Amino acid sequence: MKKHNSNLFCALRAAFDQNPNAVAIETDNGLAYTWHDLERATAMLANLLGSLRLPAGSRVAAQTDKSVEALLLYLATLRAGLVYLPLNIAYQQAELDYFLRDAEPAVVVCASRNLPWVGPLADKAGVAHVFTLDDDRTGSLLARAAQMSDRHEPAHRDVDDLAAILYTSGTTGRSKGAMLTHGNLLSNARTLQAYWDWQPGDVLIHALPIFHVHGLFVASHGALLNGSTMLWLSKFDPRAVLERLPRATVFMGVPTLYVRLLAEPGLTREACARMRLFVSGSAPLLIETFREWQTRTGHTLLERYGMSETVMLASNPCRAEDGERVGGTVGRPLPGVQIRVVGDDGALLAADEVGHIQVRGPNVFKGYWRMPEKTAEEFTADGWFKTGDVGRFDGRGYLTIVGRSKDLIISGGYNVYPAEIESHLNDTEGVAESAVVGVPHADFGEGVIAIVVPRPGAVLDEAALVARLKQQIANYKVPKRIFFQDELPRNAMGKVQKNLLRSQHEKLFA
Ligand code: MCA
Ligand code: AMP
Repeated sequence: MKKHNSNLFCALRAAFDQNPNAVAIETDNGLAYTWHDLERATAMLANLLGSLRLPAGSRVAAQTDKSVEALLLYLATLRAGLVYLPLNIAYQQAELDYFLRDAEPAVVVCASRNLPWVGPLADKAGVAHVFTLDDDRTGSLLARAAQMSDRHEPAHRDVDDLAAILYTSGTTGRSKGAMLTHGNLLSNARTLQAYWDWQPGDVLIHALPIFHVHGLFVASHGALLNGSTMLWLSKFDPRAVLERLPRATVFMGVPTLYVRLLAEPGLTREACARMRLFVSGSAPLLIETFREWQTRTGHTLLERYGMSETVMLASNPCRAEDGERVGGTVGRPLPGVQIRVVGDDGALLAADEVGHIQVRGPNVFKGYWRMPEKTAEEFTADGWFKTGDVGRFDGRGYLTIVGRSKDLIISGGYNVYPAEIESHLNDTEGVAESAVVGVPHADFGEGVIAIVVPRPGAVLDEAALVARLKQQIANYKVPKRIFFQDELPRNAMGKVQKNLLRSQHEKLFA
């Protein structure tokens, strides 16, 4: 008997044959891709990857602008049985250097404007194949793929085989690559398809970046698995979203997207009349945004909670019979996912008690790439993953996230780890020490700021420090403001009291 192929691509592809000549993806520059186009293009790209004769488990790293072809590269990587490693286009040289040396990809695909610096980094990291891909369908990747056959048998993969590695920054030290398997991604995609009640004829507005879980997995997998057309935006633009609402039924965004849409007078009940579902996640949604959305559009936002290590964990209900959507909560554990809230001693807490959120399920990742000790630290002896989030269940089983035990800032849906920014600041001449915190920000939810203590006699300039950081780290991580102080507030243990710094600056971007 033929063994079942658990390659995630096979499940996503099931819809390709149903209606091959219908539009699968329509872009904001007027292109339409049919399901048959997706089938052919992923076959050609997979054949190109296959022609490189790479060992099983080889990584394909991609740092490109958002484009349909970048999504096709992801799908082709799965199809070829290789491991996809998406990288934010905002990452600068030092960041990329680390990822390439740590992940040792066999293939790197970059924007051609970045080739002059990505090429040498890839060489140094021993990468055998470097291709370019631009958002106007040019670059060596597509040129080479065009010479390949458009037929390809998907590689055989088991549920436990790696599909992707997603880097999440570490609270201290090095960034960690979360290893996600075909089984992790497919089980979660199927769960969401059922729980969010995907319907025949659903149309998704895809407005998120595709180098993180929300845009790459939750949004794209949802539409592909359901055979739903995607109205594809290369970049989030509230007006472009509004224009497409009358033709769409599903939208997914981080809270900043909802805040920006609410600033548009054109966002009305009429504009949203055809919509079925608005999903929010990746960062806390303010109750004000939740309520204003209800008043303005007549729709109740569905807030859900997830992580790179676990994909989606909890969600407010979609169907009325599953319950109501409660603002300020992330809903209940998804079917098949277990969530518990425990105290510092690991004991299970009762409803309404605040503690550490731990999770278990088929969606939970395999571990951190080449970091067995770190992986072991993040799991309990009985196999639960410690999320680093702090929360409580209410009597109805709805989870509220009240904070994080990890020192993490979420700005516009992007994670910023203070330790990383502090280490760059501390390495700057004239800086004695620094503290990076997040303060409330009307647009980004949290805004990154830094408090810097200059060395005696040193004269530091905010603009110069910002300019230096912009060369070292992704733009969204760079503090929006830097303040200078003679010393940092510390407690009796000598630990910097970040809560005091946060309250000192809490009105800055309110
Ligand atoms: C851009 N900038 C930012 C951010 N984005 N600064 C802080 N935080 C940000 N998120 C900077 C730009 O570099 C620029 O800096 C300045 O802000 C103005 O840019 P603007 O045009 O406003 O930005 P934008 O290009 O419109 O981007 C804003 C955005 C974008 C659309 C909200 O950040 C975005 O797409 N966020 C979504 C992130 C996401 O998909 N997260 C999901 C992760 P300068 O002026 O200095 O040049 S997945 C996840 O978290 C888990 C698993 C989950 O649960 O989903
Ligand atoms: P990432 O490392 O990018 O996977 O980000 C995961 C983190 O985002 C989680 O551990 C949470 O802290 C946060 N997060 C995701 N969704 C939500 C949400 N709906 N509300 C609050 N925090 C969230």
